[in-house]
Amino acid sequence: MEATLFRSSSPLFLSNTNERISRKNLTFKSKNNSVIRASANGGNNSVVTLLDYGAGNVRSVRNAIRYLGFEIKDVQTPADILNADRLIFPGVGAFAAAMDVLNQKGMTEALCSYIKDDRPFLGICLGLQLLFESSEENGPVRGLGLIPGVVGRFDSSTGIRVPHIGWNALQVKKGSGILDDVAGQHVYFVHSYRAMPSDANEDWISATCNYGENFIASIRKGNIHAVQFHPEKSGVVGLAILERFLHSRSSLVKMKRETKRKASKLAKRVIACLDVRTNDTGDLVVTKGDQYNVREHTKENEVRNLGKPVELAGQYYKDGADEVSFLNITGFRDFPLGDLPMLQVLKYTSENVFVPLTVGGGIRDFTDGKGRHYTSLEVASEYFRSGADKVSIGSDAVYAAEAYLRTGVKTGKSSLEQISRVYGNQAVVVSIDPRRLYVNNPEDVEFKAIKVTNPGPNGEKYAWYQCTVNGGREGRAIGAYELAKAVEELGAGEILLNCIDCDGQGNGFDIDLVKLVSDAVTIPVIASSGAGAVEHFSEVFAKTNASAALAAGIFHRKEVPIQSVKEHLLIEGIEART
Ligand code: 1PR
Repeated sequence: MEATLFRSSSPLFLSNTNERISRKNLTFKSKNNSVIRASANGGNNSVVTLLDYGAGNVRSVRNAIRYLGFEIKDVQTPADILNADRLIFPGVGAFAAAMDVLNQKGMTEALCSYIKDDRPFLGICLGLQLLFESSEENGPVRGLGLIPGVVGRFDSSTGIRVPHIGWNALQVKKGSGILDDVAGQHVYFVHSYRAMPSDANEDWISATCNYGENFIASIRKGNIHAVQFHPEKSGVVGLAILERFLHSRSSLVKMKRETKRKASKLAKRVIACLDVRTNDTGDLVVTKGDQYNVREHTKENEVRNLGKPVELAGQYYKDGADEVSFLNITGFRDFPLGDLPMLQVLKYTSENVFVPLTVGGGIRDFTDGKGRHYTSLEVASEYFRSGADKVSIGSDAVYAAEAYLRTGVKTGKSSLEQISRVYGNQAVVVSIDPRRLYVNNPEDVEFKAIKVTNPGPNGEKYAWYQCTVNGGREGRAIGAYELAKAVEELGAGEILLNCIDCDGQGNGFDIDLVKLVSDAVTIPVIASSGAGAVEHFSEVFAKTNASAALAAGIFHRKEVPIQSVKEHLLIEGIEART
């Protein structure tokens, strides 16, 4: 279809309200039908208007705005857009769904008008993509048509992993405004679709990023800004970008500028993981097992207590963790929505931690003692509302993969499918808990068996990796290789690959396993279990296609600081965010 068809030039009429609106002197009806006179924010410089159309989690954006000392006014009606002094539009979810909501709520015209009037605007992620003419996401779907170009999907056949998840470098053009001083730093991206530079949109582009190809990382024209990455999840650098937009200045950027080496490409991520559970006295604690056993080897046999979740997560953020994961390890038996402390932990953590937060444990359908049924989607939604950026599914993903491999049918009903459909596959991690089982001959098992670097106790040269559920308590008839491929098809955006044999041992990651799984899928794989020294991180990145490495024990016991891991990776020539 001709791109120009999508340009919005219609007069300022709201189709579904039939009200002509202008910024000043506007009246509209509130829900209770009383006539309200809309007023601009009266020049109150501490108020930011937020266009949250209710499609997903924008809690992180809210937290970042509040952290920077601003109040938030939510857009309820199109008039609120026109009355804004500055507007932030953190698009979340799918392109078509977002456009539908904007159209249904009569926001489209107001938004186009606001932007065409060159009023202070910041779009984030989908909030950038929607400015373009159309998107191929479940489409073509028509966008706002303010910038020439079509938003398309990254092409994984070129060898890149899709979604593009992680900290990547920006090539910033002169005069980019809010990105000045940010060149050479990593910022956090998480998306499968991107807009491409062209002659027609060149005058809009303020930064590009390379991921297999150069795509548009940010646009700027006058007061109109939009970024494909997530400033609210990009640590100090991201907060500085937001601060520049809000204040036209930034004190935070200076802190960062003194540092470090220039970012040049997608960094390998270092993730701090907090296994969380209630101890025997009812407190929610960070714990850590050896091969999944989290009880002390004492007479009392108590749950090992390594600290308070909110404090530790905050510390790891300050120490430079690229992501923080919480795994509610007894979620399989304790219903997470009954576990309010866990939701509180997420809420408090997300107020001060501005890197991605993943939470897992207990994401499944559940019927409580009173007969109330909760879907896994409701459980995940509660986690997202409390501050999670991604959810991680363990046991339930195994059942879904088994059913899919048995029937060959995608029912669309599994937790994995439902959550990725609503929140996007980049928001869904599948956590695999495999155990190594040695065999003499790969033909002895129906699952993928590989030659292992270190033979088994009886000299076995091969092993397969059996998936488990319920925190490693029950082995299932499916291998890690088969599971990874199945969950990718069902909509997982990333794989967290644990290994029960290596967990807590400090002898390094299971390189054979990580290689097997990271070569089998085209989504990012996080290597987990066994880190004991900085060299283990460089080894897993050098020998496998892992996109990230996760550790718990060495960080909790303060044996290896996160920054030492990063410095070591840089010395070894592996891109890392510092
Ligand atoms: O099945 O959807 O309820 O999810 C439960 C989640 O809890 C899964 O992600 C599962 O991995 C996790 N889990 C369950 N039981 C345990 C346990 O330890 N008893 N923890 C457990 C898994 C493994 C890692 C660990 C790394 C790194 N923890 O995430 O943090 O092995 O440790 P290390 O660096 O100290 O070696 P569901």
